[in-house]
Amino acid sequence: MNHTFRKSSKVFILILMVVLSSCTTKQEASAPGNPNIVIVYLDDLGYGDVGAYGSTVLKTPNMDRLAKGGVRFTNGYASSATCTPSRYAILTGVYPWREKDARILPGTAPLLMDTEQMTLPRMLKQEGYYTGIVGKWHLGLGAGNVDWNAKISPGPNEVGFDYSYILAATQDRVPTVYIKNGYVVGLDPDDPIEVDYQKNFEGEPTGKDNPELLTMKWHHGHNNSIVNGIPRIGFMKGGKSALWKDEDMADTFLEEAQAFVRRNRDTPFFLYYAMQQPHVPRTPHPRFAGKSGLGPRGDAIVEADWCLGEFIRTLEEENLLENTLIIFSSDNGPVLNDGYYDDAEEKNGDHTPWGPFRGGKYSLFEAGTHVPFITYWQGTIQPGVSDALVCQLDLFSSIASLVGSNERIADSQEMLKTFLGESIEGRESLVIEATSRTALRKGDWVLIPPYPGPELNKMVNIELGNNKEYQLYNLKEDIGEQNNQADSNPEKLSEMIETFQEIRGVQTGVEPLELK
Ligand code: NG6
Ligand code: CA
Repeated sequence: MNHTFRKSSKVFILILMVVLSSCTTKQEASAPGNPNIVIVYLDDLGYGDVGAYGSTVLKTPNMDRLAKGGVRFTNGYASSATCTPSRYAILTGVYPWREKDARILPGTAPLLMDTEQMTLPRMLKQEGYYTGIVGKWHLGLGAGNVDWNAKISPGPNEVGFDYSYILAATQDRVPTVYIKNGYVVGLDPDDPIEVDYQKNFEGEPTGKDNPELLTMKWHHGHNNSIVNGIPRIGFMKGGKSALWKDEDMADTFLEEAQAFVRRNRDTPFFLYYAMQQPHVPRTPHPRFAGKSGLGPRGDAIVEADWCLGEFIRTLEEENLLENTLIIFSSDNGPVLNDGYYDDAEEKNGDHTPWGPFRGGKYSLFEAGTHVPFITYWQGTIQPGVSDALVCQLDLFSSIASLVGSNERIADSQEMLKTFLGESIEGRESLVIEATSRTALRKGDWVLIPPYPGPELNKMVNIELGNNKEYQLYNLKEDIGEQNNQADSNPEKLSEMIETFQEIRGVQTGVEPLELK
């Protein structure tokens, strides 16, 4: 990686943020004090995976409880169709396509954010909050060549989190250990951890060469080091006593999240509870096995829903539910086969994880980024359904407004009233990203610029949104994006292209992502 370029692009983002933050529009906020703030963020949960969003096959009573008692957004977006960029955006309020390294990161990637950069936890910390992350990080750690046996820094604790208990990248990537405040949990210094994404360590088995050792088979990718019988992405050696047990991960993160709440019940706190479900490898605890009838993917969602219920119960027990704003969403849309044979496709039956939308994870079509999005604050938010166009990107400025902070990020629109259900005003437009490509949502319309590349990713069986021609869809009458109106509605097409170019700063989507 070209370090100089990375640095200069970061400096550029910082300058851009300062310059642009003076010209943001403001929605007058009603600011009812300093509640606790919890973001419950799922990994690859689709719009149609949630009962309140139309799932009949999969039962999600606790997600539904939030939806029924809060604002259920029908036009809520992750900023990206993959994990790292969405997480970058939710924590910084910056469009991920401004940062060229905001793409799916290996477990050895350096920290993506600048340690000076304004972030959601840093802003809340300035306002007196105690801030924590429990769960999936996937935003890089260290400054290159991390020594996993010493303090791992910079990481979440250097960008505004007082407390962190994380998995570094993804459940399918090494290192397969928990990291607490920069230190690998349970590490035996006599059995140091080594990680490499290029080459294996001598004598270590791999998914590719040792299929006899596998309890879960790989379908594509995922054929490097084997941990707990599961082949992973990347090579790893050592750290035996620190290796996580995949089936216990949900319980581990839940207990951490609950303990965080109990420890901090007397201070305003911010908790980013980033569950790993239903990302691959899907390893629900055995007590959830078979509960969904959909195989491990469905069972993992049932497990996540149970975790959410237990977590809410803890807030209730601590008498905090009326003083806590809960935001529930997902980092990107759903995928069935994401690299392992785990019956997700075979047992899916009539279930529609993508809801009424086309595409899925990795896609510029709606299902890539159009996700469940709920705000819940018992006693303060009046229950309802909102069709306002909102994005996770907007949480930064909106939460800043809630807690009385003057910090604003230009890309992050202040829409506190909308998030509290007091206004139906949404964004005018939003640029979404999927594997380094971008598209525009504006009003009821979607513009997908021409992109080369396959229309279908055959491995994951998802339509990516690539096409040689412009695509223009009207979601109001065509929610499944079947009727391309680019030819029949040239006026709308040019209006959309103009807006896209204005925001994106490039002529078409195929031009280089780096802003000059
Ligand atoms: C892909 C992985 C996929 C998943 C994804 C990240 C392969 C073939 N596929 O590269 O399994 O790990 O990265 O998902 O390796 S995300 O939700 O964290 O963005
Ligand atoms: Ca994800």
